[in-house]
Amino acid sequence: MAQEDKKRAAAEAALAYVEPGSIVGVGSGSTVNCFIDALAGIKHKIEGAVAGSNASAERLKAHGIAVLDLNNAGDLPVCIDGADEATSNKHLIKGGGAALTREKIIAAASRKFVCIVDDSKIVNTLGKFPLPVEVIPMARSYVARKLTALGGNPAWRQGVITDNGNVILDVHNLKIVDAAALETEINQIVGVVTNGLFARRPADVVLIASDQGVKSLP
Ligand code: A5P
Repeated sequence: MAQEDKKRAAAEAALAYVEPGSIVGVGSGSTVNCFIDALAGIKHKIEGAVAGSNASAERLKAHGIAVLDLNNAGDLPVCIDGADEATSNKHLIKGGGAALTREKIIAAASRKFVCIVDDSKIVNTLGKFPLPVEVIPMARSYVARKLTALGGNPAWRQGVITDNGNVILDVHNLKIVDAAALETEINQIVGVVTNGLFARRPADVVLIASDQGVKSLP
């Protein structure tokens, strides 16, 4: 099965987690785009969505799905989002699309986080995918030195400004032994908005699409 078909299969499986009449948290990325397209088919059954990026908001609106402000939505029953890497204990790296901060806020405000991936995203240990860190622009060099001191090799993602007006450092070669501890440590660096480790608030459900179909991590 082509990767695009796997993304679509995982996205369609996630529809089962959408609660009728609710506001749905929606992340960002190409797999989430498949989910938004699938959600359009049941748009009359939901109140609307909170979007993890401006791109997702535009796609939702193009389908006629109301996009709501999280400040007016309260806690969400469920959010659906993709990932760049996922482990068997449902820890993730996210932020390949630079939307990590809004995605992490939505995950934090959601009672259930359903992650949708194709099987290429499953890893034993996080960190082959460079860890995205969103940084306030004036702190870029300072934060890069601190990340180097942690053993990583940060690279400034050229030409990218996040939806929040910040920059991204992609940190290569990190040894991620304790993902939750590293997530906290990086977030303590002044100037960091957040980093792409989702371990302190991992996914609750990971739906993995492969040639054998879609299965949920136990
Ligand atoms: C966006 O910043 C990311 O967190 C995405 O969720 C992640 O990069 C997965 O994207 P794809 O579904 O496009 O692989």
